Amino acid sequence: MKFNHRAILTAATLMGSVCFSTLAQAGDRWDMALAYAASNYHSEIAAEFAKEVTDKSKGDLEIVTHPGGSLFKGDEIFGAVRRGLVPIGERLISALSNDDPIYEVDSVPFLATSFEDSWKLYQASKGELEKTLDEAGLVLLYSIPWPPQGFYSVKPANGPEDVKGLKFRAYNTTTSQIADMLGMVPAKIETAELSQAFATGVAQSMISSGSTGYDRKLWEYVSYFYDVRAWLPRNMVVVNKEAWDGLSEETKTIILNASATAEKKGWAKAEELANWYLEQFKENGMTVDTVQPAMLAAFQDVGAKLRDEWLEKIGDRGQAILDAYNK
Ligand code: PCA
Repeated sequence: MKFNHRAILTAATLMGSVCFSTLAQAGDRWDMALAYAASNYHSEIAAEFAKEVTDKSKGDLEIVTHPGGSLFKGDEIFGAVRRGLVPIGERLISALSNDDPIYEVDSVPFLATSFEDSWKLYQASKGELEKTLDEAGLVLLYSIPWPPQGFYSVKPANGPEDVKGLKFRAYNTTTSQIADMLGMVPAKIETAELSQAFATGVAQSMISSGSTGYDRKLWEYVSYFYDVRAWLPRNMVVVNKEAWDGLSEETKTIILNASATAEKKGWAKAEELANWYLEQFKENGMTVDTVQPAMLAAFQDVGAKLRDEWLEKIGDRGQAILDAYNK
């Protein structure tokens, strides 16, 4: 009797622990590496995406976001997802241009300068982007733009003579090359280090959106923003293919639906906020201006050279994208 009692107890305990561990493992947990501030719309939408997947899969897959480069820094995220160190992450696409010129398509200067054209260019290049990512062992989930890119400067920049010698913060090869060609001194710096770079004089100028200047309170260090609208770079959210292949069809569908929602919201949000950021600059004492003709001509001149170089690098694949885009 005593034995039986103990046996039952043991069985119950065992069952309990089996049940417990089944419950604990029922849900996978995916950490999601993000580079930008938690309050930035890219990160907010990623958090909503993560919540939607977690809720709709009823905990089968919990996605936990890590904004601000807290898990991996911006320039580490793509490699980390590819190597499976983290299953999912978001990266600025054009920062990967050294891997393949397809990643640069959204940052070809003056190719697509409005939200509408940027969307068209995304659609025209998406197939090629997905193919390249697939070869790298990655699956594209969604892609959201930054607002149009303008020029920040600590001093007035009315023509190319004004910018010569300025220390320039670059975020990809295109921005580095533009700076080089205009006689500025580029250094690649991730947004997480941006305020410090301007505070210490390591950077005196950059090309970026109002969004990033706002996140980093750049009015504390920079007085001028010129609304060049040179291009709209995009972020993308990618998943490691092995992690993706390990999901049930049901969970994949939930993720794809949440991705479509995130992408739609992201495009709308970027457009809605684009001018708002510039209003905040003005309220904080920055001079926000259209770009002066001489300076614009200089940007367009180097832009045309970079566009030719890009086409040469990417070859027929690029021409096919441009043909689809111009249709
Ligand atoms: N902000 C990011 C990339 C483009 C943008 O608008 C940055 O400055 O790093």
